[in-house]
Amino acid sequence: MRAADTRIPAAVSKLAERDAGSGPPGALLDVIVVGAGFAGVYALYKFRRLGFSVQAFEAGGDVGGTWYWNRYPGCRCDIESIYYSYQFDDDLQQEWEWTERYASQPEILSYIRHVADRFDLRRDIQFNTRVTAATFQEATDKTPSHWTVITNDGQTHKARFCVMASGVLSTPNLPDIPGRDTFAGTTYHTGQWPHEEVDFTDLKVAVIGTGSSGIQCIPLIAAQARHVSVFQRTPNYAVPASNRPLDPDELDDVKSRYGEIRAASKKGFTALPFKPAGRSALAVSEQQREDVYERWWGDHGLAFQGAFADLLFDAQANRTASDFVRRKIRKLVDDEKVAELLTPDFPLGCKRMCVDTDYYPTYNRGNVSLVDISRDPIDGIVPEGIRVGGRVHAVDAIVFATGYDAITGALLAMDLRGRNGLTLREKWTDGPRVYLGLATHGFPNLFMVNGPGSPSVLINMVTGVEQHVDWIADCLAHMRERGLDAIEAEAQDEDAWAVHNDEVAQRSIRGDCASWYTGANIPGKPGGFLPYVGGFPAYVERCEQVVENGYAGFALS
Ligand code: N01
Repeated sequence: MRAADTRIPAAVSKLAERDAGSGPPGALLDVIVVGAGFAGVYALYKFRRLGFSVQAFEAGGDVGGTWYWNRYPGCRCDIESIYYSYQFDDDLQQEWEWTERYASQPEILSYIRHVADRFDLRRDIQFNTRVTAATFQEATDKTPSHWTVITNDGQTHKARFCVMASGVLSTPNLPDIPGRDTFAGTTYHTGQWPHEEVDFTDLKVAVIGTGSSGIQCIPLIAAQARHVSVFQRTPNYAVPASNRPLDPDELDDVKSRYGEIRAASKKGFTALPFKPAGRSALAVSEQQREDVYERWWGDHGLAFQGAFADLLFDAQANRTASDFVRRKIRKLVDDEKVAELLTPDFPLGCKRMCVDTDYYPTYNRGNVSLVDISRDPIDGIVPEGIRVGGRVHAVDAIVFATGYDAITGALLAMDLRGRNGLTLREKWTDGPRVYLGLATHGFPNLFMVNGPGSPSVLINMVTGVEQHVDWIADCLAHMRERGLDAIEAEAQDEDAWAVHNDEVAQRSIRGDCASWYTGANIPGKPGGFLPYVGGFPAYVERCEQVVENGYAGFALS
């Protein structure tokens, strides 16, 4: 930590202690929050409670982020609803009634809308407004360090701090397939689904992509459309979601133990209250292993990959689980050739595992065909449909389930300029460098929620979001108490964090294949494992140590 020797005059440093809202237009705010998904909504609540003046900007027409944009058929969470929810307010926790084990997109959207209304947050969110640029302004005799923020309506806003809650899976990847714009039918991206109902009845539909989004929507589109052609480049592992209605007694029981459940979650590797499986998959007999997999397949959804302690760390152990799922696929899909095409050859969990409802049996329907584009990629899109190997698959609609420019996409989509005009894009030419996933050198007073190098997508994201925002809020309160002007991550500490992150990733099988975790899905994106793989407790401990040691690794001035 650099010594706090350049305190700015109280008149300009004061981070107001009041139940602050956004204040008059054009005023220097304490905080601008970019985005109003789970992260932005909680950030707004938290900063306002601490008396900071705060304004949020949200590109969508309402709160919700991911859950506002992803309205495709079958969209639902793969973390159980009782965990995928805020814990900052016990009354909120007690009053909300989840109806299903895994909440659907409409239910999650209703929940976050309820949170915004309950805490009167909308008055400080400017909707339908995208932040296009932000530039750091050095302190002068008259003004403290601050950011000028430009929105797509041409307005300029100013705030001492910027908190980027812009989402990790919020910048859709629409592949640049030749002729894409010549298609005569309708195109959709799962991450930008229309608000009005889409009716595929009697239509021939193409779905490109078989990640989580494709695997969720294909069975429902197939149930409605005349024909569905699935264009698959890489098969993925899917385990049954085992969704079901939540019994009211079960919910009451959870509510009566929420404190204990949340405390256990904080100790969980993925911020979920599950005790880690203690055994190696290789330490039990084949029959015992099979029984465990059968049980976990039947009821554990995404947690299947934690059935044994070493599935994500040991290639041989992983092979036992991968083989189990491969056998399941062959049992579930009637046509042997189709089953073979649907069977992944990489380790389970290396790409993000998917959870499904009726995905594999959907290929037994007469109106579904699988087009293998692993060797012969799509040559182009023509007005009538999709051309592969010279053959046109005629369709009326194309659904791009092609994923996202994950984790860094939304940050780099803005023209962010730090000290001396350095752009974030220049700074991250060889890949992102972010201390604790929270802040990057050269960009003082700018924080990221779920930035690269934080556990983000590898844990229960709502719990992760609350931890991040609380850390940032405590930091702002610390600076206010001491009349500090700026905080900036030190270059050597963010480098050391990146090295640590790489080391931890190497210990996991997750770094072993091309996936959006490594940016491999976006042509030209620099490599490197983006989320922190060391688990939530280790990450939190590190964040706490940094604070205890006087914000070690940050320069405060
Ligand atoms: O995106 P993806 P997603 N030509 O990147 C293919 C979360 N999520 O939206 O693997 C042809 O996983 C691509 O093929 P390949 C969850 O974290 C959660 O499905 O690159 N195909 C792949 O098959 C998830 O992991 C939930 O070879 C192309 C697919 O498109 C993350 O979001 C639900 C292509 C993209 O899969 C992203 O999931 C939904 C091209 N040019 C999402 N480009 C739940 O909670 C890409 N593909 C359950």
